[in-house]
Amino acid sequence: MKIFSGIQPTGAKHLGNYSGGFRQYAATQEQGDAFFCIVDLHSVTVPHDPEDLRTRTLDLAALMFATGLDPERSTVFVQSHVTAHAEAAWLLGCVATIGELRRMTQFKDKAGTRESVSVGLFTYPVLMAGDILLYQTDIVPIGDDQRQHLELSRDIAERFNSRFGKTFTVPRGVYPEAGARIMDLQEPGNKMSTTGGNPQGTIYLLDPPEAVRKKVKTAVTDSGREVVHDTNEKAGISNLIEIMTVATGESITEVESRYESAGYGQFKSDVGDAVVELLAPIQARYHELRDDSAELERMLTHGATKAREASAPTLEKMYERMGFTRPKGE
Ligand code: AQP
Repeated sequence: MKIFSGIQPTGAKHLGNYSGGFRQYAATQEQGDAFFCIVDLHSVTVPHDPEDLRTRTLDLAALMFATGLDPERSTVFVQSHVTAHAEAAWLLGCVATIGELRRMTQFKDKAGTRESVSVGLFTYPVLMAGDILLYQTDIVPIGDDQRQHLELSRDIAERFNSRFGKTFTVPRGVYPEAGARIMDLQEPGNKMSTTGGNPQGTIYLLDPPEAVRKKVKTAVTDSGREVVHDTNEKAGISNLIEIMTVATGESITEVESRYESAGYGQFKSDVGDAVVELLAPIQARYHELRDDSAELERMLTHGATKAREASAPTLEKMYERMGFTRPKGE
């Protein structure tokens, strides 16, 4: 089985990214041939600082290994190191339609607040489709916010296959049972987010223990007492229950019954402790890895070599199927 997922080197990574991203990467790498990509080309779709992008790329690589990716088992690489991604995006951009891209809610959300919107922000889901399809991917572990983009990737794959002959595996999204959409602790109606969130409602993976405990303690909840999962009536508590399942591996029902008569105060305090306990070893490993940039760069170079080899046959097939002449003897 082929597995692919990408994550942007933008901003500080948070518990939502851990739940929908990192922890699923580490789990799925056990199931087959896995490719995990630092999607730096996606990060320039909004105004960015070049020096920051360089630093964040290595920060993210260190976090990916610190949260359990094994560089020997998984192919961990940077998108811009493998030029097939940009080429595939152009070819697929001639198969996707403007109507489809206009329907993407993430584009509408992100573009809505900006005065100037790049063409890249609009076409980004096509680049994402190429990222996934180049590896003949069967499954894509992601959070719920990427569901619409994944559906678009499937549609593009099916259209390309029917127009030019079977070229791509049509991928399937894999979402966590609980924690597919971790919400902002201060605004439980909105997802925890790098760009759109409230920093006080966002648990960053590198937050010190006291900051984590404070954020959880001050999380917005309803005025009731029962620790019960009900996203309509109890959005804040439901979110904390899901965070507890992410931190401990318990099910929602197990958490509910453990706190049946506990009250919110005790529950919040325990959620804070559980998240601190989850993050402590990740942070320790992250700092060890981040101190050795040369070694990180070596691991990413190794990943890029493997990713180039794995993606080249599909890109070649795309060119051939679409009728391009190819240079001989290369
Ligand atoms: N709140 C979330 N709950 C669960 N999963 C989430 N993901 C993102 N937010 C949540 C998942 O994290 C993976 C990487 O996402 P990304 O590359 O989009 O990273 P990001 O830009 O840091 O994520 P944000 O916070 O979603 O950025 P904004 O809001 O600024 O666009 C993906 O699998 C994603 O589903």
